[in-house]
Amino acid sequence: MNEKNPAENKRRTILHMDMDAFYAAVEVLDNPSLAGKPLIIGALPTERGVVSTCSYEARKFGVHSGMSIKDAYRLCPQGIYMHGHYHRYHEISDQVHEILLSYTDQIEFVALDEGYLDITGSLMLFGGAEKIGHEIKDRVLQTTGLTCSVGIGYNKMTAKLGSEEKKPDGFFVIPSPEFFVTYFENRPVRIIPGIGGKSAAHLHENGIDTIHDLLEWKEDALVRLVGQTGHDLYLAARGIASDRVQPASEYEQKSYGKEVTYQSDMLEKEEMLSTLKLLSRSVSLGLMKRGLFASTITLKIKYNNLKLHTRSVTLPDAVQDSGAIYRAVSALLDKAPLERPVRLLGVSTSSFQNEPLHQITLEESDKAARVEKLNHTLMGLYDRYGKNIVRTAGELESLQILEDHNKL
Ligand code: TTP
Ligand code: MG
Repeated sequence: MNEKNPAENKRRTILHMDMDAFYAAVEVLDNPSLAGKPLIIGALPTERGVVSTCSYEARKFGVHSGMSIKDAYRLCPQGIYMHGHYHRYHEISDQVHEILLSYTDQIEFVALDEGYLDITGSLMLFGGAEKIGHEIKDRVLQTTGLTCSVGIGYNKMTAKLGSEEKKPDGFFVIPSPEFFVTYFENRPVRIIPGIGGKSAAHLHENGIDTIHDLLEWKEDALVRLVGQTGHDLYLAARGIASDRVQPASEYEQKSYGKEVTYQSDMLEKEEMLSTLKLLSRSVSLGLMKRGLFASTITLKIKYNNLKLHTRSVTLPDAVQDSGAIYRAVSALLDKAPLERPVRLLGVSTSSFQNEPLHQITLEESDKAARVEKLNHTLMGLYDRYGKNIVRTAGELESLQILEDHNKL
């Protein structure tokens, strides 16, 4: 044990999950004829822009994220170039986040397709880190049809290195600093998070190219060479980092909501109620991700003359579940004048707490447990079915059936 570093004394288990070629994989999912082709998402060759991502087939030509489309076209003129469908990426990201949240709320979502989970407290409940990792991969594939890579480590650095190691569809465990050193010592220093091109060049000038080279330096000599970050570098070369998984904090925002604009103006109240149900569900998921409970619920209606109607209700207890949010907004819709066709509906939440204020009685707790169980069943169905923020009446109706199931 390292006396100087408290993080080392309290071993944690961190899992990093990252979807493979995310935007490109979603495009292939929605249009299977693109499978196996070099696909570049971002802009068309005739436009200015950068590569958001590309399929692994395109990566063989040297194309990568952040590169200008012009350069990508030079490397890969036979590629298929397209704009992204961001609505779909968000939709699938929601499904993946929902799966991750069923293992712990200690999650730092880094991007739409990536997150760090501190699963230290979940190991006993779910049967160990590797079981959780494989289960996440299986459920992500079953639910979305897409592969992801999972890394398991004892800090964020090793978890991330693990998920990158066997990409795509990878799974890799870095169980200890000893393993880290043995396995990675011949890799370039660039694998350490925070070492960019400039730092790597500076280290190279001083004869440091690999982790092994770094290990030969004394801590104070490294500090003299690169300043205070020398301390971190000294530890990182030994697989040690005091990085922490930081779940989104409640202080980040004052309100959270979702809205949809109808393709054509809406007159049907039943359809509006269905939309509110889906929005409530999406908002509930967002609150779960942030570990928030809201006591103020707001309904927003925009009419086709762009006149805005918003009404709020403040509940006695802070809530997080979609049923409670839906009940509040549907009651607000009942009272709304609905004087003209509706163009947009929105549901938002505010007045956040970290937990429901209300003390639950034994009887209620039994009921709450049943509701929670049903909710999980429903989540499972959503996982399989997909959770579109829906456009068509048919889809709305199908989701309605799922929601009705929740009331049984
Ligand atoms: P990444 O996880 O970095 O890349 P990826 O999922 O496409 O590929 P990999 O298999 O290597 O993980 O980023 C996730 C998505 O974020 C990516 O599909 C597109 C988007 N993105 C950008 O828009 N711009 C960028 O510069 C990067 C790096 C990603
Ligand atoms: Mg990715």
